[in-house]
Amino acid sequence: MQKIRNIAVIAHVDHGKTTLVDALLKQTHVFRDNQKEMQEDRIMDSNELERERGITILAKNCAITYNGYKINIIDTPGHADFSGEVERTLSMADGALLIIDAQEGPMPQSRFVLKKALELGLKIIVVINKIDKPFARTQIVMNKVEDLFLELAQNEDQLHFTTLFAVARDGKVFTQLPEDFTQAGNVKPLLETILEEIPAPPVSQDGPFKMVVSSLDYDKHLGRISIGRIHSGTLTKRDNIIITDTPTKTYSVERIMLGQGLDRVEAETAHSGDIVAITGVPDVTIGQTLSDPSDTASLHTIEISEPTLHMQMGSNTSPFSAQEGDFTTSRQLEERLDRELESNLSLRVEKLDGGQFKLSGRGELHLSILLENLRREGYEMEVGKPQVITKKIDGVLHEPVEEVSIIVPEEFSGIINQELGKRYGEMQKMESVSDTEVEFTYKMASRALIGLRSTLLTQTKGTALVSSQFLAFEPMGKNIPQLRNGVLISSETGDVTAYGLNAAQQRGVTFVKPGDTIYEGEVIGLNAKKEDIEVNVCKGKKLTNMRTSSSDGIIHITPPVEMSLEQSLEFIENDELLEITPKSLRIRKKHLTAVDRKRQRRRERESR
Ligand SMILES: Nc1nc2c(ncn2[C@@H]2O[C@H](COP(=O)(O)OP(=O)(O)OP(=O)(O)O)[C@@H](O)[C@H]2O)c(=O)[nH]1
Ligand SMILES: [Mg+2]
Repeated sequence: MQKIRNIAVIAHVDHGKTTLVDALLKQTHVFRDNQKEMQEDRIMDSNELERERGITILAKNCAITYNGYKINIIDTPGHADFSGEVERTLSMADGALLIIDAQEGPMPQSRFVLKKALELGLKIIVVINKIDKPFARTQIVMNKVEDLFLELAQNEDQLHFTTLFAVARDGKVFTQLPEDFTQAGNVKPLLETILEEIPAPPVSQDGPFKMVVSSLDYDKHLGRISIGRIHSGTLTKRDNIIITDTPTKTYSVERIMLGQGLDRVEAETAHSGDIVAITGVPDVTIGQTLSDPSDTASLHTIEISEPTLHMQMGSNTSPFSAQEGDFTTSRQLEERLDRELESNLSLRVEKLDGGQFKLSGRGELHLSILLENLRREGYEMEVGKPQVITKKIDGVLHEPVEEVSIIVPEEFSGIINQELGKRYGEMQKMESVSDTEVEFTYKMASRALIGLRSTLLTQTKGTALVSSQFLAFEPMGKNIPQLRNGVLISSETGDVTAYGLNAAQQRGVTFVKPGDTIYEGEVIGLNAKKEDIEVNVCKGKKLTNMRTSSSDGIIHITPPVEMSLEQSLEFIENDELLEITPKSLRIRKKHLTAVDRKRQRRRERESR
């Protein structure tokens, strides 16, 4: 039996987890020297959206060997919206590398992941990364990390941890803070520390086979693949096993696979402590226990924090529905959402009347990544404004409150105060993190956070680093006035003309260009004033390209403002919907005609 270490890599977003895993993979010769991965960055971020956005979305495993030990590594996402992935996979590990940025120090998500890891009793190794940054303040950051442990440790033992220093991007880890970080180095000090300090998995070879399923994968030929760490016993191919929740049905283990680099290799048997991928149990879901039939006891299940945000989703009801997508019915959406629920543990889906669904998740990014995946797979849908989840505690309405950290160049401090003030944020702390940057810590209602990130990015020329972490449910705070201006609504269905658009651009910024086909009730721009207005951007001559300037005089058209899916979700108000198809994102009024909108407003007035 092989000697094994199982570790998770945890941190706040962007502190360098995936980059450190690159170095571990490359330096333990997982790839041949001429293999393309040797030249790649963030190798574990293998899916399309991860590569596009430069963030990890799904936790993933790989395995390396060093000095006769097999080290299973779980790379986890750092963004708070994906913290369900951390919760889901930490139970496979016996230790964790907590990566901390040498300049930013511990951030909201550092606290969250450390808390989870300590609660599970994982042995922690701290890696202060990016010590090469010009404004690294390693000593201060180390003190802050100590404070964090003092706050979160469950026992005395957990206060003793080793700290290493790294330039993950250059594949170097040091046991002491080096005077000169450009000196030669490699990841050996980290590997040695892992072998010394991370305990071997608790092995009970004698007991019956038991394993909690932490991950699911799917293969066209092999079917559903269950991934987890064997808790006790030995598993051999063709063994009969059960899911403890349904003990009367037995399954025969078809394949057993163990990690090797980024791949899986087949094995005849696997032992307690191994992280395995097995096939033959098509009905299992994450969190369930697989077991030898002789013992039907379940192991602890995986605890996932509650969702904080929900939105309504339905099949696309716009006049342009079913023109661009392959899957457009609510039945097809339902099947797809059911599939998603199997692995997306922090997602909740509730079926409502009229083919509508209520999706609940951990934040805007969590839900928008799901929508982006659906549209890329060919689905069409419409969604409403994201709303925070409130709940009654002792008869009083409570809402989620978050800690928000914002790092910006000093010159934008005023903007931060102003924007957060509008949203009733309470400033907790303000601290400089370099000669030129300040970190603000605010406590505020999650409700007030919707749209904040994109607003700040625009106002700070893309420099603001915003992160947030759920704190608690607190009694409902003050109402926040609508921050957005009114919109420009198309009064016609037809093709946008340069003439019509030019007139609309006197009113505000527009989202469409000449030649686009739009429908009545579509939102085609943002008004410079507070109220909504109807505009006709289809009027005037239908100009052909050739004649544009000669016959009508030169019309200057400002290019359309294009919003991403996340920006569009943040943009829409309660009486609007976002139409999502594989090719288009259109914002529309729920009620498409002016008459219907008027009626709706009257109904609302009367009901008040
Ligand atoms: N200066 C410097 N930059 C680094 C270092 N290590 C990583 N980076 C950069 O930091 C950025 C984030 O790195 P990732 O490895 O994707 O961070 P992560 O923690 O995996 O991020 P998430 O998975 O999205 O939470 C990348 O641009 C890296 O190139 C380092 O040692 N020094
Ligand atoms: Mg990552």
